[in-house]
Amino acid sequence: TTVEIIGVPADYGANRRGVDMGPSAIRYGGLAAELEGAGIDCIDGGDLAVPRAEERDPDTDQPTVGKAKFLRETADVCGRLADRVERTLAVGTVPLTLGGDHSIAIGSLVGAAREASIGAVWFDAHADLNTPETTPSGNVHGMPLAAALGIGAFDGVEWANAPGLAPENVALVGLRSVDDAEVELIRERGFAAYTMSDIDERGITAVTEEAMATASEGVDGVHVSLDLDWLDPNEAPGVGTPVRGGVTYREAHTAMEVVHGTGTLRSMELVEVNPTLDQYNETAELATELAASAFGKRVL
Ligand code: DIR
Ligand code: MN
Ligand code: MN
Ligand code: MN
Repeated sequence: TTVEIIGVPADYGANRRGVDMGPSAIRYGGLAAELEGAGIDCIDGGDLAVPRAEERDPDTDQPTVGKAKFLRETADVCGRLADRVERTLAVGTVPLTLGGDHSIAIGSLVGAAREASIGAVWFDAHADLNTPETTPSGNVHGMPLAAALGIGAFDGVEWANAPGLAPENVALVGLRSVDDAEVELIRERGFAAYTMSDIDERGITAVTEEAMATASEGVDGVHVSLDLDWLDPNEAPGVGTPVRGGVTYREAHTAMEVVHGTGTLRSMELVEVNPTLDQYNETAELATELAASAFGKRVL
């Protein structure tokens, strides 16, 4: 396997500034070496050019779609990311996108699902199923999954909709902070959704196996989206929206080993790393280790 690293230093989608430093923090945390240690050939494709948010108008209230900050900038970055991801896959290389906040997943999903049918597994404390109509924050990092599925104001929006991603191939793992409208949507549409209680009761292995099976059923491959706030803040303090009661270090590695074991991983992203909230880059380092496990690193 050859992996291409694509950095996206964007933080349009979140309130806490600092996730734009994620790509350098994760590289500095030893990503290439970790992957090479896993026997993976690694190409660093550099960073996408991302204009600084300070130079832009968040334009919070979009007259036609409701509340969504920096939607224009997000569309621009995600459009270019989608092209990059699509090209990377076209030459037989696995894209590993480094955020940036989770809004960039719109670009990863669109690019991954242009010339293929895909599933998606969302490892996250949050559901990321808000829309500009339902969002309590206006932050697009709480909306990427809804965007890719064309829900609400995202219905038919070309830059946001992932053509080859079907809702029955989506699974969410590790939920513990879900907004009311998201709860309703999950119930209504019957998304495969696993809360922390499900992980407590059934164990991380069974839950991840089931999520991957759901996502990979009848499609070309699976996109894994790893929001570092999936982990407990004790393990991953360097994230913008920490929520107590997340998965442990061991559970996270076990889940990524299950991902690798299925042989269905087709693209991946690591998002929401905010090194300004870390003591010594520990969240970025953790992200590199988890990526290595997902790509097959073993102790023996
Ligand atoms: C919240 C937070 N549901 C929102 N979302 C986050 O703003 O829509 N996603 N932090 O990762
Ligand atoms: Mn931020
Ligand atoms: Mn997220
Ligand atoms: Mn999250």
